[in-house]
This record gives sequence, structure tokens and C-alpha cells, in this order.
Amino acid sequence: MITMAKAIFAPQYFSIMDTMQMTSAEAIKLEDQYGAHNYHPLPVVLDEGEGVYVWDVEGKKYYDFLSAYSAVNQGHCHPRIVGAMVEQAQKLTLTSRAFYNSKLGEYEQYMSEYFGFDKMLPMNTGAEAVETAIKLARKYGYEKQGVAENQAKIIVANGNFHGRTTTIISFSDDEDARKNFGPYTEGFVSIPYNDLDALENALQEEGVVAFMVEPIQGEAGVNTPDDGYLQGAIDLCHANNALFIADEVQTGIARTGDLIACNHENVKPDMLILGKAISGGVYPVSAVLARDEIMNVIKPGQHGSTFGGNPVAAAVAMAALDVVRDENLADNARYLGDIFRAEMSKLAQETDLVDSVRGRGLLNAVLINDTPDSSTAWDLCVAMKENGLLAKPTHGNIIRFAPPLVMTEEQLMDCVSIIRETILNYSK
Ligand code: IF1
Repeated sequence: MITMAKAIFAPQYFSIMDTMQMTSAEAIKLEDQYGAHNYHPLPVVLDEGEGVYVWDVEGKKYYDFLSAYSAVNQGHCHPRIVGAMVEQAQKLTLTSRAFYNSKLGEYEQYMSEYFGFDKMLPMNTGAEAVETAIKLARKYGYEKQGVAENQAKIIVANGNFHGRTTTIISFSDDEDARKNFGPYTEGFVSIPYNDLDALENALQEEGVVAFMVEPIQGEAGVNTPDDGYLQGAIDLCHANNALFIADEVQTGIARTGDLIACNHENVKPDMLILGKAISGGVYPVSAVLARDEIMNVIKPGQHGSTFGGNPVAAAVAMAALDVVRDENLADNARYLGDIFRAEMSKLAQETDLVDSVRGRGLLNAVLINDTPDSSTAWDLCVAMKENGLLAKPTHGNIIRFAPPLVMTEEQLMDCVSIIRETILNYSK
């Protein structure tokens, strides 16, 4: 529909290619034939997005309840963010860091002040930012904490997801993410999530330089820790000369009802890892923020990337974070999240199919009452798709629900109705 509207009201955007739009089946067939099979997408082919809505190639409209895994917090194609990208892209897109550019210093100051740190190191993907934090923590340990060379250890939590590089999957306990990608990188100690005694014991090991953790574990099924866990963890780290590193790639940027999830406990991490919605889903942007004492262990030529800190990323990120502040997205996420969990808890009373709901802000998951290897969660997501709402199971029987944070209460209640009707009318 939007395509036809473009043709009538904005012919300059209507290209002959639009009349050649392929069908969903054709698009899926092309991906199957020419694309690596590293994903198993829900059978829907998206073609347009605006705010909380997406449209498939046949023009069917959906609520997006995944937000590209919390990258589209500001809503699809937010005009302020797209506008900033287009304006910068017509001026200067990439210089590399061989030269200075007119946007990076402004962006670095903006980010450092926005999140309250001395410095930021710009990268592109979340995994690159996680790798950057690992390198910073190790180097800080060797050069400032007297850790013996190549003996640095970083504590991580069971059930973690921090990305898909070979070092990061080396400390994953998810066999799908890890199996047959060895040999694995050494120097990581895994402990149970949400267990301060386990953390205290692990911190006694020789050479521990940091504890890296997701304040809420997203992929593991939106595991929210006990209140006090983050404060307890950072206190234990500091009592044992270790850094507390928060991976907020998914929980950051207002998703959980605070700017970053650590703010829920007023915890200020030694290193903050951000990605995804820094750009509103418009461009790959990630970053690590830290105080000078940590960040200054990196000297020229010791780390970087071709696109890290490019002018377009800078312009997009500043616009995207302006939107988070100006549209009060954290408050909206907190307000709507409370409503969503209340409605899902009511639904759990109405049907045996729903076990429980958990989460914070608009990062939530519903536990389906079936075995993790059952197809029930998947089948429910396919049925919700038919009813105009897109969500996807995380592990097995858990459905993650994470809409853009710009959603209105009316839209949320419309989505609750779709979820409720789909589940109540579901039969195997
Ligand atoms: C996929 C979910 C998975 C992340 C945290 C770093 C990264 C991620 C806490 C790496 C990325 C994405 C990756 C994507 C699906 C999604 C995801 F949890 F968000 F749902 F996989 F667990 N830290 N999460 O969540 O960032 O390099 O992807 O930019 O790989 O399937 P990235």
C-alpha cells in the first residue's frame, strides 16, 4: 500500500523495480538457494517499516514485537535518525582513523557525557565492542594490576550471550553457538548467573581481571537477577581488584525502563558495552565507555576498525540518542512493561499453555508450558504472525516480546489482544 502511495504522491521514489516486487515465496527461495543457512527465520518477508509497524512484500501489516532483538527501540525508520544519516551520507561517510573527521570528537564528547564516562571507543557491532572490552580488561590487568603476562582471566556467567566471534563463543555454554568452532580461546571462568557466592569464590583465582555480565540475560530467556545482584557483584569485584563490565548491547538504550539496566540498581560499571539501539537500527554502531585510567591503556596502533567511529555512525547515534531522551522512551518502556506483564500474568491464569512472564521494561519473555524441544512456542509465533504480530521464540519454549519503545498504550493493548486471542484459540 505504501508503495502505491509513493507512486501517487511521491513519484520520484517510485521505481520500475517496485512494479517488479517479488513474492514472499520467491524471496525465501532466493535466500535458501544463495544465502548461508545460518538462521531459521519465521516465514515472513518484510519490505517496509515505520514506527511499531512492518509490512511484508504482499503489503500485510504487522506489529513488530521483536525490534530486531532490541536494535529498533526508537521505531522503524525514525525520521530524525534517517534524516541525520541521509544528511551526513551526502557530505562525508568514511575517512578511516588515519585522519581526524569533523563528527568523531563531537560524538565522543556526546556519548561520554550522555552515559557519564571519561571516554568512549567506537566500534560497529556488539561483538566487536565485547572483544574490545575483553582486550581493555586484559591490558589493564597486565599494565596496571601486575597480572602475569598471558595469565589474565575474565569471569563470565553461564547462559551468557555476548556475540559470535571465536573468542566469545569460547566462553559460551550454548552447544549450538560453540560446537565445532574450536580450538577455543583460554582465560575465561564460567560461574552460575545471579550467584554472588560463586562470584566471590571465582574472584579468588589468580589473575582475575574482570567479571563481564549481562544485567539481564536476553538470549537465555530474559533472565532477570535478584534485586541487589548487580550491586553485590560490583562490590565483590572492587574488593578483589577486578573490573565490573556490563554488556548492555541488548538491555541498554532504555529497553528495560532505564537508560541502561544497571541504573535499576544505581550501579555504574567500570566498563559499559553498548550496541544495537545506539543507532535505532539504522546503522551498525557500538561502543565501549570507561574512565581514563582504563581507556588510556590503549595506545595508537593497538586497536581499532575501518568503520569504527565513522561520520555517519556518529551522526546517526547522536540523533538516535536524542530521540531516546526527547521522547522519554525509558519512562514509556517502564510504564508499558508493567502493563504488559500484568496482562500476561492474567493470561497465565486463563490457560495452562502459559506458565509465566518475566522481564523488565519492554524486554519480556513468556514461558510456554511445554518442553523446550517442543514446537509449541514456534507454532504460536507462526499463529501470531497470521494474526498480525511478529515475535520469535528464544530457547525452545520461551517467546521473547520486545516491541519498539515508541509504542502507545492503545497499540500495546491491541497487541495484548492479538497475543491473548492467538494463545487461547491455539490447539496443537
Ligand atoms: C544473533 C539476542 C542473541 C547481545 C549481547 C552482544 C551481542 C548481542 C547481550 C552481539 C547480540 C543478537 C545477535 C543475534 C540475535 C541477538 C541475540 F539475545 F539479542 F536475542 F543472539 F542472543 N551482547 N544479540 O544480545 O552483538 O555482534 O550481534 O551486534 O547473532 O542471532 P552483535
